Amino acid sequence: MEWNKETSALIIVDLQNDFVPGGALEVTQGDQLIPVINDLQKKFKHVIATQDFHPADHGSFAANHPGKNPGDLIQLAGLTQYLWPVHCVQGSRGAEFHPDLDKVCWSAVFQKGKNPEVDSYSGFFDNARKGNTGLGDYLKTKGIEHVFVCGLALDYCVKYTALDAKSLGFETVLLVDATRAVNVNPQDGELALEEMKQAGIRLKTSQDL
Ligand code: VGL
Ligand code: ZN
Repeated sequence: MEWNKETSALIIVDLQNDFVPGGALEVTQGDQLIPVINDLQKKFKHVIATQDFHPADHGSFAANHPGKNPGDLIQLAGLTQYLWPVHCVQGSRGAEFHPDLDKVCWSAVFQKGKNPEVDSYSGFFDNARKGNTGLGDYLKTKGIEHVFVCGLALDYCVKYTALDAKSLGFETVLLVDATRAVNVNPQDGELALEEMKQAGIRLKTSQDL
């Protein structure tokens, strides 16, 4: 594949302790991405990470809604919200990046999910598309045209980050071997791939780079 290092960025989505096996919102085989993504990073000049970073009173936590359990649906910020176990709380070990993930070459980290009133799957905007992390402007300022997305979880934060990247005009590639799905429903990962393809996001593997 022909690609320009100067105008390309790798976005590593939410590779945090709570999303790997043993974490509060574990993704099956999530830890298997670490060596894949450490290798990938070597191919990029611009590497950016996103971090799910919730206050303890976040509205996406079932525990903050009396009588509700993870998996229940509520209304939050005018949107249907799937309720999660408490995860990625600011200052907790679960919110920290996986210890084996190489971080030395990162250009920037964008935190999201800090507003308790709304969830935020994408690294660009909250789910109501009101709050903006600044990631889009950051990439444009750096002259980035091509965005490569990897990390956790395919059917939530990876999908919405890739869709927003595409909608902002970046040529967007999803790295299929460098992501895993939560699969609340068994087909969710497959459906996410299909939705991204329909949106014009290209699906590639790290071997293609
Ligand atoms: C995520 C659910 C809740 C993710 C974050 O990183 O995919 N999923 N918060
Ligand atoms: Zn979250």
